Formats: sequence, C-alpha cells, structure tokens
Amino acid sequence: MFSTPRHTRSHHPRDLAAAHDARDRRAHHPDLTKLGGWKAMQKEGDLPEGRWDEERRWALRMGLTGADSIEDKSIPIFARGELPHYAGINTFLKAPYAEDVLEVAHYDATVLGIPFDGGTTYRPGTRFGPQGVRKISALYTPYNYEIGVDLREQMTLCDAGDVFTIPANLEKSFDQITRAVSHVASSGSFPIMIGGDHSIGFPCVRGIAEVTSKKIGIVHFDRHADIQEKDLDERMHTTPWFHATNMPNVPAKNLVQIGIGGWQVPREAVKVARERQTNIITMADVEAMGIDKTVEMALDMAWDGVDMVYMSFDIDSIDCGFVPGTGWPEPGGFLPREALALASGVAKEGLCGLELVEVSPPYDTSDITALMGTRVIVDVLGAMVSHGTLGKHKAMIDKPVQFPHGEFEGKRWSNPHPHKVGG
Ligand SMILES: [Mn+2]
Repeated sequence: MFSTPRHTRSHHPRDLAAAHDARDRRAHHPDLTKLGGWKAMQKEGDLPEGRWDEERRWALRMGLTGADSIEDKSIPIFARGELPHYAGINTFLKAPYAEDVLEVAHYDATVLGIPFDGGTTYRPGTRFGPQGVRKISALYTPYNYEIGVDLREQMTLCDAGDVFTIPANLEKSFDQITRAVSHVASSGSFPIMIGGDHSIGFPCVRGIAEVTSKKIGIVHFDRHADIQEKDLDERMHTTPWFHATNMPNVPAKNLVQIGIGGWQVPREAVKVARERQTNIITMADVEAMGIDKTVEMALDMAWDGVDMVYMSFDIDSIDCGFVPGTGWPEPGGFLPREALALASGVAKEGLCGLELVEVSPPYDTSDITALMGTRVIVDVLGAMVSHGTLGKHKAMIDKPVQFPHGEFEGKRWSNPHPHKVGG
C-alpha cells in the first residue's frame, strides 16, 4: 500500500480547471464552500505525505515483514512508529528519542520532560506530568484537519527524554533545568518543556535568557499570578516570574498574564505585579473583548520592544471541570476551545520556547488533563508551522553554550571540591 501514492495529481492547467469545476459541483448547499470544513477538505489534498511513506518503510526495516495473512504489507511484526496508537515505547507523539542529546540539533523542535514537583505548595504529582502527557499523546496523529497542517510532513520533532531533577532540592533542580534548556536552545531546536510544577518557569526562561543578548517577553496563561518573591520561605511554584523578570533581558513590562483571577491569587503577588507593571488580563476581560482582540493585545504588549516571546501555559488556567489533574484547581477558568484559540493565536507570531506545566496525573481522570496539555502543545506547533514562524527565534540565540560530555571517574562521589561538612 505504501508504495502507491494515495492520489495522483496532475498540474496541467486544464486538469486543474477541471478539478475546480468538480469541487464546485460538490457544493450541495450554496454556502457550503464558504465553510472552514469545505476549505480544510481541499487543503489536505495539497499536503505532502512523503514522510509518512518513509516512516512506514523504516517501520518494516526495524520491525520485520508482517505475517503472510496480513494484507496490508506496510504492517511489520513489531510495532514501530505511529501505529497502532495503543502500542509502542511512548515518546511524545512517538517522535524519535534523542538518546544522545547532541542529536537535538537535527530537529526543528525538541520535547524535554521536567519531572519536578518540589515547588508544589498544595497537591503534588506533577513529577509524573511528562509521563502522563507522553502516554496520552500516543493517540494523536500529526495531522490537524481545520488548519490543514501535518506536523510529520512539515517539521521535525524529537523527544530528548527527561531532565535529571533532584527531589526536594529546588536550587539544584533549577540549575539542571537551566542547563538542559540552554543546551536545546543553543542547538537552535525549539524547546518544549513538559512540567513539572510552575516553579520550573524561572529556570526554563533562564535557560533561554542566558544564551542570548536579546530581550524576551513572556505570555503566561494561568489563574494565578505566580510572581511573589518567595512562598513558604522558598522559590516555590508561586514565584517563577519574580525571578525571571529579575533578569536584565526579561522585562516585567513584557510579561502578559492571561486568565488570572478567582480566590487563589495571593495579595503579595498582586503587589509585585503592580510594582513591576506586568500586564494582567482577567477571564472577564477575555470574555468582554473576545479571543481575537485579546490575542492582539497580548501580542502588542508581549512583543513591545523585545526580540522574542516565550509561552508559559499552566493547565490550571482552564476551568477545573476540564482539568481535574492539577496542583491548584480553580473554577471559572477558560473553556478548552478558548484556551486553544488563545494559545494558537499568540503562537502564530513565533515563540522562543514553550512550557506546559502543572499536569498532575495522580489526580487526573481518564487522562483528560494530560490530553488537554498535549493538545496545547500540538496546537502551538500547528499554529507556528501554518504561519511559517517555527524556528524564527534561532537568529536570536547569539550566545550559544556547550556543555562537556560527562566523564565517569569510577566512583559515585567525584566532586574534587566537596563542601566541607562541619568545617
Ligand atoms: Mn496556576
């Protein structure tokens, strides 16, 4: 099956005109051809499918020729690649696993899991967020009907696995996370971080801020402001933007916080937001202005005088009825459709990084929160691919870093300059 193209198209003008007539004749209603549904149906015909062919050829090489009774000769013995959706070793969207992290440089975008919930001040469990999102991401195809995008054909994606975080140590984990993000950002690949609680926002942005001399704006979707200096005496998940906007190339006036509200915004955070003049758009503001106007305003404010924009998406910005598996559930948030439209709208201008945080599988039901998180990521990628903005940030990474390969010295404790204990 895979050796025969699904449909063969002639580009002769006469045939194209005939095809157009045929399309028009398919209008069963005078307004049908004005609908997105009709346009999307036509658009799929223009998408390439070479990578899908390649993947199935590769699957047969890796997984061996299927049993004689199997009629579809693209089916191998051992499941490899996208199909079946319930089978396989589960990376994000079943993207190739970049076991050697130097390989991320060969991909347009890289997923990295950040399994860390040491910054959580209520429900824990987001250390399982990357696993949860990867697991349910397996049910997706790389194609989206409405926007007419096929991620497999139009971009390359890998999964670099997880960052080695240190449970119960925020600062060491932050240092590890910053290095991981710096590594991916330096390679030019678009970093996609799957948390983890929201404390990772600071080290993630720091990872990008450290490899560029340019300025970064942030669009932050959340019910919570997350901008107080400390919480419970530490830099918890309520604090990332205080520390991120302390960096000279991450101006607070370019921090746009969308969806903030309800009964869980500490007054301490509001004071900081006011002092630093961040931009807060509440749920009621979004409702009053509508999605398009909100996107326009958010883009204006985030991009004002900066060179690139980072997106932080807290899954709890969506009404908790849709996302039970999260650390601080709050009613009254976005409807899923609103959240996806806003995230795509902001992403279409291009981003320098995306983080998806606060998915907590132990509190989830039927994987719906993790599924919502998956959807945010693929919608953001889809928006950038369809607007040709994925990779736009590369030119801004002007201070790339390189970390040496580890050298194992035969013992577990090999720090030549250990801290003196009791001295
Ligand atoms: Mn939140």
